[in-house]
Amino acid sequence: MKITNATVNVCSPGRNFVTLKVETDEGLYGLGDGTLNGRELAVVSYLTEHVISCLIGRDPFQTEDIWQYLYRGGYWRRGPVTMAAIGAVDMALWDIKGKALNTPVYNLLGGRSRNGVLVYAHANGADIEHTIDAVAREIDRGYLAVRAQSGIPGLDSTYGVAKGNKPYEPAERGLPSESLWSTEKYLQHTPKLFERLRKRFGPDVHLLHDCHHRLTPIEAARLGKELEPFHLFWMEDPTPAELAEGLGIIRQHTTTPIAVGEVFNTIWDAKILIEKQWIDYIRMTVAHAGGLTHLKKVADFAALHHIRTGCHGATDLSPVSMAAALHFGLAVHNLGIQEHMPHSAETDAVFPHGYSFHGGYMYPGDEPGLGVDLDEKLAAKYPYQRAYLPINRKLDGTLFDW
Ligand code: GCO
Ligand code: MG
Repeated sequence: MKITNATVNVCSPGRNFVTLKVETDEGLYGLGDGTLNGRELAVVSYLTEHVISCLIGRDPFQTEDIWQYLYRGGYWRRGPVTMAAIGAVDMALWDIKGKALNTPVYNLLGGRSRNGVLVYAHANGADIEHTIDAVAREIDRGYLAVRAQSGIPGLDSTYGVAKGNKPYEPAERGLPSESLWSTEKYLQHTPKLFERLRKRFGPDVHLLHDCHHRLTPIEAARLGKELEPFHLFWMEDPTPAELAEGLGIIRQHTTTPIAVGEVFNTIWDAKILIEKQWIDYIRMTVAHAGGLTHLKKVADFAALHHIRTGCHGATDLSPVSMAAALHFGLAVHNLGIQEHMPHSAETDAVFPHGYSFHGGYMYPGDEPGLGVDLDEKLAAKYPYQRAYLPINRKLDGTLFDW
C-alpha cells in the first residue's frame, strides 16, 4: 500500500479543528488531529508546506520509520507545532493500519487491558455552592471521577469556570481577552471547596483539580498539604512545568498526587520527572506529543516508575484525538484516567464517531481503525475563525501564567 495524497481540513464547528486526511492507493484513508489551540494555522502550514510532499509514495504501515523520518530527519526537533504535525500524521497512519487489517487500533497497541477507560468530567461554578451543584450533576450522569474548579471571591473570572450558562471553553474568538489573578485569593479559597465537596459526596467519588500552571513550588506544596485530608485523585499542573526541579520540591512536602504533561511534546520533557518519580500521572496529549507511536513509549517508560497515564482530553482536541486516546487508554497497562470534556453537538456531527460513554467509563468502539470520520461537506459550513486563549495578569498588571 502507498500513500497517494494528503489534505488538511480546517473547520470551526463552535471551535477550530485541524484534521489531516491521508489517502492511499487502495482507497483507504486515515484521519489525524493536528489542532493546536490558538496556533492552528501554524500546524496547517507545517503540514502543507513541509510534510505532505514527503509522505507521498511511502508505505503507511511504516509508522515507526515515518515517525523517525519526520522527527529525527527534520533536524529541528520538538516544539508544539512540529509535534502536533507529526502527531496528526501518526494518528492517520494508525487509522489506516487498523482499517487495512480490519481491526480497532487498540488491538495494534497490545489489545484490551481492561473493559473500559475510566474518565473524569469537568464541573465548575461561579462559587462553591454552584460548583457543588455542578459536581452533583456529573455524578448523576454516571461519572465516577469529577474535576472541580470554582470562581474565586474577589476575581471576575478564572481558569476552568464558565461565563454564563455555556459549557466551559477556554478559547475565545477575536483577540485574547485578559483576566486578573491573585494567588493569595486562590490559595485561601480552594481548600474550602474540597472540604465541602468531600463532606457532601463522601469518600468514593474521585475528585480532581487543575491549578493550570499558576503556583510556585512552595505555594503548590502548601495547597497540596491543605488538600491532603480530602484525598484528591490528583492536583494537576501545580507549577509551570518547564522547571522539572520545582516538582521535586512539591514532592517533599505533600502526598497529594501530582499530574502534569498537557503542554509537553516529547518524552524528553517528562524524562526527569518520571525517573525521579516526582509525578504520579503523565497526561500528555496524543496530538501534541507526536501521536500514538511516541506516546506508547512514554507510557512504557512511565510504567517502569510506577507512573500512570491521564491523557489530556479538552474540547480543543478533536474527536479524532479523543478516539486515539481511548484506544491507547484501553490498551496500555498503566492507564490512570482519561479526561472527558464532551464536544458540542455541532462538533459531534462533523466528526461522526464510534466511541461512547457509559457508567463512568468510555469505550472506543470496535470499528476498524480509530472509528472516527470527517463529514467534509458539513465541515465546510463552519469556516476557520481566529481564536485565542486568554491572557492573565496579576492584580497589579504584571503578566502572569494563564
Ligand atoms: C485541561 C486543560 C485545558 C487547557 C486547554 C488549552 O486540563 O483540560 O488545562 O483546559 O487549558 O487545553 O488549550
Ligand atoms: Mg489542565
